[in-house]
Amino acid sequence: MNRERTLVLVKPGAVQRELIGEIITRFERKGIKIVGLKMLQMTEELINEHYAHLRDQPFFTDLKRSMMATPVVAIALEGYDIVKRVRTLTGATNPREAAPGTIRGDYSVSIRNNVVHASGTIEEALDELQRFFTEDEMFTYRRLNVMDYADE
Ligand code: IDP
Ligand code: MG
Repeated sequence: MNRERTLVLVKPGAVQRELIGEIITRFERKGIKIVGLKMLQMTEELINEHYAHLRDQPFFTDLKRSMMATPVVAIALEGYDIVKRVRTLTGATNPREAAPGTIRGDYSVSIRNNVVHASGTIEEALDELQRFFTEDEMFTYRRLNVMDYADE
C-alpha cells in the first residue's frame, strides 16, 4: 500500500455542463484529499504531450478540439493506492460501459466527452502532475478530523 498522488482533469464537456462542483464533491465526499486545484486552458502542445499515445487515432483531431473548447479544472489527489482508486471511481473509458455509481457511468454517454481524465498508472500520474502543476501549486497539510481518514 503506497501513498501516491494522481491527476484528475474536469474536461471541457463537464465544465460546459456545470459539473465542476459535482465532480469535486465526489472526491471530497469519499474522503479523498485534494492537494492541488486549478483552472487552465489546454494548448495544442499540452494535448499532444498528454494524449501522445492517441496521436495516430482517427478521433485525435476531434478530441483535441473538445479538450480546448473551454478551460479544464486540474485536481491533484493524494492517498494510499490513489491512482487505482480514482480510476475505479472514474469508471470505464466508454461511459456506456462504465458502471452506475462511477463518475463516467453517472454523468455521460459520450466516449469523447467522458467528463473526466484520471491518470492510468503511477508512472503516468507522476508525469502528468509535473505537466499540470508546479511543485508549489501542490500542498502538504493535515485535515482536522484526521482520525476519520484511512489516508492519513
Ligand atoms: P482513459 O481516459 O480512460 O485513460 P485513454 O485510452 O487514455 O482512456 O483515452 C484518452 C481519452 O481519449 C478518453 O478519455 C476519451 O476522451 C478519448 N477517446 C478514447 N477512445 C476514443 C474513441 O474511440 N473515440 C473518441 N474518443 C476517444
Ligand atoms: Mg489514459
